[in-house]
Amino acid sequence: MANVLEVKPDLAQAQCAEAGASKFCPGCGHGTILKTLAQTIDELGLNERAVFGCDIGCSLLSWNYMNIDTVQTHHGRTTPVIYGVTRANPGTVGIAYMGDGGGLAIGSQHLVNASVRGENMLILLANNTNYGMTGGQMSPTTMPGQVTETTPYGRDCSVTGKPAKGAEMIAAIADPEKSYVARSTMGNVRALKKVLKAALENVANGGFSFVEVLSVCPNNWRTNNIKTLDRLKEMEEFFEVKEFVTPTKKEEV
Ligand SMILES: Cc1ncc(C[n+]2csc(CCOP(=O)(O)OP(=O)(O)O)c2C)c(N)n1
Ligand code: SF4
Repeated sequence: MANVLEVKPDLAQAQCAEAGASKFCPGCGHGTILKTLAQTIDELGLNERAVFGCDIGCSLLSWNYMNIDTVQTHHGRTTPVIYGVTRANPGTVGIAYMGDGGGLAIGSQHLVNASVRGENMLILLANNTNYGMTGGQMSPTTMPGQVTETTPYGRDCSVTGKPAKGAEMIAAIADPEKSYVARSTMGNVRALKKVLKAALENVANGGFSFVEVLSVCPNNWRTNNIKTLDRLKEMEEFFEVKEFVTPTKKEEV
């Protein structure tokens, strides 16, 4: 039998072999999403064109995860940094990676403006329904009744308002001619890869893409494997998993 310490990890070309062990908590969704992203970049042959930006939050732990040009930014500012890179270097396939806090709270004005303008980039938002890095506080997407550090009796929507639904919001404001908007889940990696492929192809052709991925945070949720997946299923029922917008017109760059 092979010594497990000598077994080489099955990494995509777009993943950094020198990064060492993953810094995410065991069972975290970020690793699954990023590995699927890296495999999709490989399959589309975008390794030389892609530029990856990560936000503050647990997404920043991916600062040395990808084997492509990477920039790590202030909280909520990954979107403008990445479209700045893309504007200065036409043909770049810019990817802004963030959590639900980074995208829908502190960075929401950038998200709205980039979507309305149809910036040539992919915004990839991992929705784990809490502020993961800071210890599990309520975020815009915390579900009704969900217990977090700041909602110890469960989220009361009569006080906080209802959870934000990012993909629905972007679908309502994005330019349908050049936008791809979808919500996917790390619970179905094959479907996630299809969505990421469509999103990256649209960016490579000059369009704007927004993909929200339902993700898990077992550390702050305080859930074991079974309960983590049960929670993910509840999220898949609450947040509709589908393609909301596919581009009606393709621009070639
Ligand atoms: C300007 C600014 N405000 C607040 C913080 C503190 N902070 C760091 S991470 C974080 C929350 C991250 O949550 P999210 O974006 O949902 O990502 P996750 O960690 O869940 O992946 C906050 C509020 C910060 N670093 N900078
Ligand atoms: S705190 Fe949550 S989101 Fe952050 S690495 Fe751990 S499991 Fe992942």
